[in-house]
Amino acid sequence: MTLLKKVTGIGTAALLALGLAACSSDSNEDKTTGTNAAVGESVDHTIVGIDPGSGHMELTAKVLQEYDLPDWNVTSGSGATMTAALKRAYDKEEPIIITAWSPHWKFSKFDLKYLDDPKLIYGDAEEIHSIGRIGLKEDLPEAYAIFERFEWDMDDMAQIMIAIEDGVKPEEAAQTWIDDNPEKVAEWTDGVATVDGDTIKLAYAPWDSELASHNMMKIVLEDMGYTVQLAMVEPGPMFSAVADGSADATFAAWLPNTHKTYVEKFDGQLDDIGVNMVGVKQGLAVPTYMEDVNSIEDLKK
Ligand code: PBE
Repeated sequence: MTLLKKVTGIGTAALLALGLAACSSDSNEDKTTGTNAAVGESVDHTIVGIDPGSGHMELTAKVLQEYDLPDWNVTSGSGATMTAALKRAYDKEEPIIITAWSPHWKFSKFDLKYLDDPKLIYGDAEEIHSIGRIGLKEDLPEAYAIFERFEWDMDDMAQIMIAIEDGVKPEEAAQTWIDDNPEKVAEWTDGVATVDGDTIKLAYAPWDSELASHNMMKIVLEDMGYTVQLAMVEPGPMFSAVADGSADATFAAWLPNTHKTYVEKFDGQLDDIGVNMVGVKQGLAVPTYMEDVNSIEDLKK
C-alpha cells in the first residue's frame, strides 16, 4: 500500500512543488530570458524518449505541436536507454526531461514529478485493456474466461517491476507475486476448467510494465494447463499479430488514448476483451530537484 501511495501520490507532490516553486523562484528569475528559457538550454531542448513505435512517442510529437515547442526534439531509444539516461543525470543532479509512465519502477527509485499537461494531450483516465484475436473465445474458451475476469491494480504490477529492476528474473518476480496473491488469481481462475497442454501465444511490446504483466499471466495460464509462448515484439507488430491471428492475445493495449491509432488501424480485427488495470498514466516527467519546471507550459520560452 505504501508503494501504491508513492506511485499515485506523484500528482499531489507535483502540485505541492508547483505551489512552492511559484513562491520561491521569483527572485531568481532572469526577467529578460525567463527561468524557463534556461530550462530549455539546460537540457539542450531535448526530451529523452523511448521506442519509436510507442504511443508515448506519437503523443509527445503531438505535445511539441500543440504546446508550440518547435525548437524542442525528442530522442528515440527504448525504456532501458531512457532509464539509463535518467540515472546518469539523477546521480549528478543534472536536469533531464523524460517520457514517463506509471506504473513503473522509476518512481520508486528516483524522486520524479509529472509535468502538468493542461491540454490533456497524454489523455485523462487511461486504462490497460486485454485484447484477443477474433475467434479466441470459441477456440480457447477457458483462457478467454480468465482474460474476461483479469484485473489487478498498479501496485500489483509495480511490485513485479521493482523486483525485476532489483535483479530478480522476470518469471521469478511474477511467481513471487502469484504466491503472495492467491486470492487475486483465484478471482480470475475459480471455476474455470483446466486444459491439457493447449498452446497459447501472448505478444507484448518491450516495456517493463508489459514484461511484468505477461510473465505473470504466463504462469497463471501454465498453472491452468496451457503451454504458453511469449513473444516480445515492437508495438506495431504486437497489434498486427493479434489482428492477423498469429498471436492469441496481449495485455498491453493502453486506451483510450495511447494506442488509439493502432486500435483504429485494426478496427474490426481485434476483440477488446476488457480492462485489466485502471488509473495508469503517462506524460513528461522531471526529477523533483528541477523546482522551476512543473508544467509542459514551462518549456515554452
Ligand atoms: N508505454 C508503456 C507504452 C504503453 C505502455 C507508455 C511506454 C506506449 O507508450 O505505447
